[in-house]
Amino acid sequence: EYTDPHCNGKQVIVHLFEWKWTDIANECERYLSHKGYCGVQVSPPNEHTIITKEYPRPWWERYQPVSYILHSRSGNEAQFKDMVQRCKAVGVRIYVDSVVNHMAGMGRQGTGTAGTHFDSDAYSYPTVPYSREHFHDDCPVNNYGDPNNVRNCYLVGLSDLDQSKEYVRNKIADYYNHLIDIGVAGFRIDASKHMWPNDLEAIQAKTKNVDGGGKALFYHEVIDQNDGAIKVNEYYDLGLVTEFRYCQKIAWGINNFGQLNGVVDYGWGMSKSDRALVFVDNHDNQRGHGGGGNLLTHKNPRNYKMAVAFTLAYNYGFTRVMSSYGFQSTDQGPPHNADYSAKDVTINADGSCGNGWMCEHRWNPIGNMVAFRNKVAGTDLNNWYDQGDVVAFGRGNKGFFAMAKQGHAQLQLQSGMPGGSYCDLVTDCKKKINVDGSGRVSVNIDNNEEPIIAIVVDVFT
Ligand code: LM2
Ligand code: CA
Repeated sequence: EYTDPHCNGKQVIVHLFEWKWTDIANECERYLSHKGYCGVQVSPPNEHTIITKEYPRPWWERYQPVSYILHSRSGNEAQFKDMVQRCKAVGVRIYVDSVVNHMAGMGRQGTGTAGTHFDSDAYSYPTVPYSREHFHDDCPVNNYGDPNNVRNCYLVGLSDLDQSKEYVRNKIADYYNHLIDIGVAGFRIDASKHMWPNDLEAIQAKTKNVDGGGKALFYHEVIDQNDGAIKVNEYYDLGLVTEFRYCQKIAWGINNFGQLNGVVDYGWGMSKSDRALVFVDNHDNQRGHGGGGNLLTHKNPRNYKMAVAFTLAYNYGFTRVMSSYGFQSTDQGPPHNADYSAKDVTINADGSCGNGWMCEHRWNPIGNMVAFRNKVAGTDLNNWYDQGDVVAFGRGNKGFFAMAKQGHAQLQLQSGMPGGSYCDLVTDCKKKINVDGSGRVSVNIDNNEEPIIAIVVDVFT
């Protein structure tokens, strides 16, 4: 329950951070469906604040809800529905980033993106409606050793909802059910760490089955870096949990080749594999928010490609790929027009994106590795090789992956693959890879190429 993404066994979702609904619908049809992506995590679709004070229209204004009307910087309800339906028609599901721990920050008032007037100091959210009795008393989250403080106080001054109240549970469940009726397949729960598992359980129990049957996917944002009282395993019964320690560990492993063997470190308390939502970076920590840390992002493309490709090839967790826009300031919202509406995502002749969108999910070593992960799902890791510049391993008798950090490798490695002349997935078969009758793979990686190769059964030249 709560762990099924409802996408026919596919294994990878992509966060199209701050994309408009119209662009996501197009991307499902023109790219994601063809590459085997299971679905898309979309930015919060509900009405949110319009921040102009500290910074003009920062990305984080969407983490201050004003109501559950589906009208955000990404579009309105009609556009949202159209996206859900068009994506679903091509086998791609939508997962909603849901912000239900809190409403807007204290001291903020005005009009939200759907035109609702609100006043956080008066606890006035007339469109839901929420009022004073639906919120905890105002105190700052400032003691991560104390679950009561973490869950009942105000995270960075955000007006904290009291999910122990039946009324609040119903309002949140109504929001989820509205989205399920439209056809979404699951939810990211923002700031789950700041809510009680029992309250979340009560809310999730009120949700309808998705069409086709079964509960929606829920994945909980719990930033557990062994630095506080709250642990990811408190949330195992509620769905998947974000595994932020993996972000630290994969960056370290790519920076220190020779150590990738230990990338999943249960000694660190990392989540069990069938509950872990795994990613190299997310929209928060790529810009120093939400835990931050020493991470790999699109700003370091070569190492980033290796980190994501490795993650997709490896056998840990359910994977999410990040898709970003370029930024200088950590507050900066998406590429925008003069009126601050988000710019269209344009596609260049070479398949990359224009208008400031990074589209890491389209980079060949990332987008083409989705098919690898789908193909090898459920197989064990084998034939691990890790020497000097090169890391390689197989997945059952279904796939083989190799990367060379300095960009040169010429060697024969044992695999479990049947013999044949295979297509290199990373280069869309521009490179051919030979496996002999005893399963030995000829690995050839040159400095002027992507530092990664991957082959799967049945994809021959
Ligand atoms: C999260 N985890 O549980 C995210 O990791 C975190 O990045 C989110 O904060 C947070 N939940 C709330 O959804 C982001 C952003 C903050 C931003 C909040 C609210 O990282 O910087 O805070 O969204 O928009 C902003 C201001 C902050 C201010 C707050 C309230 O940056 O200075 O606090 O609004 O007005 C006084
Ligand atoms: Ca809370």
